[in-house]
Amino acid sequence: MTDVPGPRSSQLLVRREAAVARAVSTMLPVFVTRAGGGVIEDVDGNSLIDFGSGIAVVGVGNAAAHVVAGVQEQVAQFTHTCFMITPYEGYVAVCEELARLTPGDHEKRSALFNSGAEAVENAVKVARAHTGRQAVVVFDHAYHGRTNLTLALTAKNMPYKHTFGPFAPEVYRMPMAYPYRWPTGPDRCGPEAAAAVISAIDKQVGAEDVACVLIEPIQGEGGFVVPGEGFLPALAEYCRENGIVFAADEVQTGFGRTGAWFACEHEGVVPDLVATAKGIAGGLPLAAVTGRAEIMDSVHVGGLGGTFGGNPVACAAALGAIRTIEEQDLVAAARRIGEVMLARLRQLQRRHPAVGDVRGRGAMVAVELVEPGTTTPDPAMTQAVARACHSAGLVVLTCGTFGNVLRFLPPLVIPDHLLAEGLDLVDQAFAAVSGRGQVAAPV
Ligand code: PLZ
Repeated sequence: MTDVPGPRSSQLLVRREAAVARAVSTMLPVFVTRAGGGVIEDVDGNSLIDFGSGIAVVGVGNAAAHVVAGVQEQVAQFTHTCFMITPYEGYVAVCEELARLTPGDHEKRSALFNSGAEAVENAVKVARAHTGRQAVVVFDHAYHGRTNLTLALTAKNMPYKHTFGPFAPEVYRMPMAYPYRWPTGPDRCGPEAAAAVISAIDKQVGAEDVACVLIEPIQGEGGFVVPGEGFLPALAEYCRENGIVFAADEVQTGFGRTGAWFACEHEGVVPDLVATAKGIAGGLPLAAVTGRAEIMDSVHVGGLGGTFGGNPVACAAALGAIRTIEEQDLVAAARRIGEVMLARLRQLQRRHPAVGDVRGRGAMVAVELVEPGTTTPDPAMTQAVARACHSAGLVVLTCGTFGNVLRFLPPLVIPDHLLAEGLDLVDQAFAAVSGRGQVAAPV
């Protein structure tokens, strides 16, 4: 290992600073030459273990064989025609797969887009068109994207919303069932939070004015918050009773990441609309809204679309990624990765009182760092541990409203020995950072 970043990356960083807007931040400034199978290689010849998957995108790896083959074949046939002008089979095939794989066996329709934010924004458009209502209910700690409407839906000001207002109206934020921080404890969190949300909707918004309740079935950027048990089913039920569209943002959780095809399945919830992106296409930009046929088809002809949405190369990649997930049973792999990570991180928690909570499902796992004996967030320690991991050659990401969550998102294809090695590096990073905090013994 050279220093991270090494000399060649440092040179590229100088060029980057002169050409790329500084607002687009970089967590770990090593410039990549190749990646796959849980390893990222940089221009200085370093190999890093990848516990980030490009923010939960490359579950199948960064260059999965079926993705590469599909893309190469398609890119040589044609790169684009625009599905709205002259269609092609790949788009239809992806929509068929989405109908097959997303929760529920009802009749479904899909529309394809380019990014998670665009999918979420279109889900809101569909819900409004279908219900003839305007209000959108979202939650504390939610992240839904960086476009103007999705910024209104996103909870956290810094860095996402700061200076970018005004934001779209008719967005109502409700408490989230966050078990670790629920005042009466994790066991009561789900039902109590659901009751609080339902009462607030009834009193402050009016159920008959709500177009959709939009929620991440496990919150991503907000801190890998697995909602208290019963919260999602109670919300889905309330939506059903009141003609409200229940929309799941599965952008981060979808495509096997949590040990199920979609995270709603863990509690048997069938959403009316599902927004997907990230893991859908093995690293190519593609996103989708999939939903009940009668809801999706309530939008007028021509009401949804976009130049690049469902690009044929991205669709070929998606078909390759889905095939990879099925052939290699990566949904089961995610569950195994989760068991290994949770066991190791719970051991870590016993040694480090700063680890307040260990949580997650499948290959979407996190630790929340606090001042020992309290639930006061410790973002400084979180940054220090992340930095120590980076210097040791492990890509880890942070998240959370309070910036105190270290999250682990290895590719679902990561081999066991790399997973174990990565977790050893996490262990060592914690040891180094806690050691640094102690007063040196006098000689
Ligand atoms: N919904 C649940 O996690 C993207 C954002 C990274 P896009 N999360 C990573 C950053 O800092 O911009 C995300 C998500 C959920 C929507 C989105 C938005 O997806 O593809 O980034 O637009």
